[in-house]
Amino acid sequence: MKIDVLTIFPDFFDAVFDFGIIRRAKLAGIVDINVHDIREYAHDKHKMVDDRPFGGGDGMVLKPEPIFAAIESLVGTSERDTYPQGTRVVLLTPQGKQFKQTVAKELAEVQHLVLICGRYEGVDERVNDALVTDEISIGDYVLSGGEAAAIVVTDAVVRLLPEALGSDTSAENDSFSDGLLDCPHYTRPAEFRGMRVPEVLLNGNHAEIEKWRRERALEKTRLMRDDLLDVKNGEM
Ligand code: 9D3
Repeated sequence: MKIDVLTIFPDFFDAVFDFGIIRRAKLAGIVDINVHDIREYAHDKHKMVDDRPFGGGDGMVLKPEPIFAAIESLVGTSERDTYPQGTRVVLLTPQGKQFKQTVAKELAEVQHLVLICGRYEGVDERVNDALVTDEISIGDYVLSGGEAAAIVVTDAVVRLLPEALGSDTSAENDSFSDGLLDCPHYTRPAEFRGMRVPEVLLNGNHAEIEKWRRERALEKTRLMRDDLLDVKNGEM
């Protein structure tokens, strides 16, 4: 998979893509990730990437020209209907459809993912109209821009790529893959500052351990995320 990130803060991504699963996936050739400064596609003499909103109001709006130029360079065309098959251009904005594991799974199937990070008061709507295939928010809270959201989406998608995880782990075993939160985990020592590990985990009875884990997962889910137990939310 190829992932291109368009941002006015390319440095924001320096460290995060160089650790853990993303680093390993890059080194293994499973994913090719490139971060592009939108300013490099601004061809006016002041390299302007934003401007004041028509109609007035506070703040600045990202201009369309540099983003169209970037998409033409990275995708080959700025007409959504003529994108190569398996190309998705995602705009990260607070107005988008909420990112879920189902969306991550869908995006993990594509060949080319372009993530456009919004900022300021927004992005000129003609970007959305002509270029964007998916408008995504990561949740109901206010970020200062789409950069942190692009990192979240990249992380969730890359770890789903075949062979991105180590051999002993599997995305199928994840919390969420069965629609429940994870059960509690313990490691040595069996007693720490007076706190004992549940006895059932120490006795080696694997049927009993599985039953305990399932019960704790259900209990935790009911307590923290009752909404996940609704049938309509069960498919992840
Ligand atoms: C002052 C501007 N706000 C008026 C209600 C709107 C607004 C615009 C841009 C609020 C935040 C942002 C910056 N956020 C993102 O670009 C963003 C985001 C988010 O804030 N929450 C969850 N997901 C995302 S994806 C991109």
